Amino acid sequence: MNQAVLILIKPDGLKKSLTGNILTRLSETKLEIIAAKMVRVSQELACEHYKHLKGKPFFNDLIKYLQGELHDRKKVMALVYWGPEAIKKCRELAGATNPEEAESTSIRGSYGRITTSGVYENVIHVSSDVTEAEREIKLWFNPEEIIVDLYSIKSVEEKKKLAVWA
Ligand code: DAT
Ligand code: MG
Repeated sequence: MNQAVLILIKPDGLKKSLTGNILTRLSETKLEIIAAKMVRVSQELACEHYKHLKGKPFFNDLIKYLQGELHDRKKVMALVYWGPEAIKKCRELAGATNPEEAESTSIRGSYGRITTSGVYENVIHVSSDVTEAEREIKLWFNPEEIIVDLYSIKSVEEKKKLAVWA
């Protein structure tokens, strides 16, 4: 069964110039990239993404981290990978949430750290299960940005000014 999974290369990964390394590691999975873009993360988007952690003592720092405020890199790279067992394969490569506990050869084990204030700078986000993956992919991407028809869509009338190339 093919699965889709949301991957984020977080601001520390971008600042440390790890994009190429991370994409190379992920290519070991033989999964297909079906969407990719750079995103400037609003507070609203960050809070919605991590809403399951609201109330945790580290929540505010986590939001600042995802928004790039700790790294002077106000962007993340968002991708959707697709293929058999995509979530398990990507989470294995990413390693444990706590970079100190992650296997040393995993992405988080290789490149992550815990700051003195306790933020897990773990370089990469990977959806945790199929339900979360669907919620997160719909949060980060519009249907036309994904080259596979993953989820059902509907048409809506929208009269909005679009920016086009001058
Ligand atoms: P994962 O990112 O492995 O799915 P999660 O969804 O439980 O883990 O947590 C999301 C992020 O929150 C995680 O990547 C880093 C941060 N985090 C989780 N637990 C933490 C903790 N105890 N202290 C500091 N940051 C934490
Ligand atoms: Mg998670």
